[in-house]
Amino acid sequence: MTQTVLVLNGPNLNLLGTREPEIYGNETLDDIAERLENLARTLDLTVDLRQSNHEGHLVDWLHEAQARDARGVILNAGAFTHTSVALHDAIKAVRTPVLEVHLSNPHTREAFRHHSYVGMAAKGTIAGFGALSYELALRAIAQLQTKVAP
Ligand code: CA2
Repeated sequence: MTQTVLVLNGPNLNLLGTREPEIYGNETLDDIAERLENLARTLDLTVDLRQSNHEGHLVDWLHEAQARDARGVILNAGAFTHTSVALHDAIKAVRTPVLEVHLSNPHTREAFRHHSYVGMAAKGTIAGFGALSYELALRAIAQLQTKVAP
């Protein structure tokens, strides 16, 4: 059966493609969803892309990923990346692999973006490739070993 990858996006990412194109590119979140759906088809996966400006929604969706046995989570937590112990704990609490993703490379930006609570708990991080960061993350999840029952 086709497995699902949740693609979770945090605050302000609903504005993607409307402002700051020099940092985040011209593509909207819908454009990214379309790219991922096309790629997912070739990898025999299904993507479920969501966005919220509320931290608790992201926590709930991480729990849901485990409950529905998702193949993985691609998480761009936006600014919560740099502030959220709740997201850090939620990532640690689930067995589902979570990949941290960013459009920009936070390490080349302001110092307050250099620390990531999400990255400390995530399986890995892909940053700095614009919309391509999401596609690279989906390819990585497709290649992760699936768990074999003991
Ligand atoms: O580069 C990324 O993907 C970020 O996660 C984007 C966050 C930022 O706080 C992180 O440090 C890095 C900001 C998302 C805001 O998105 C906007 C998109 C268009 C216009 C304004 C904001």
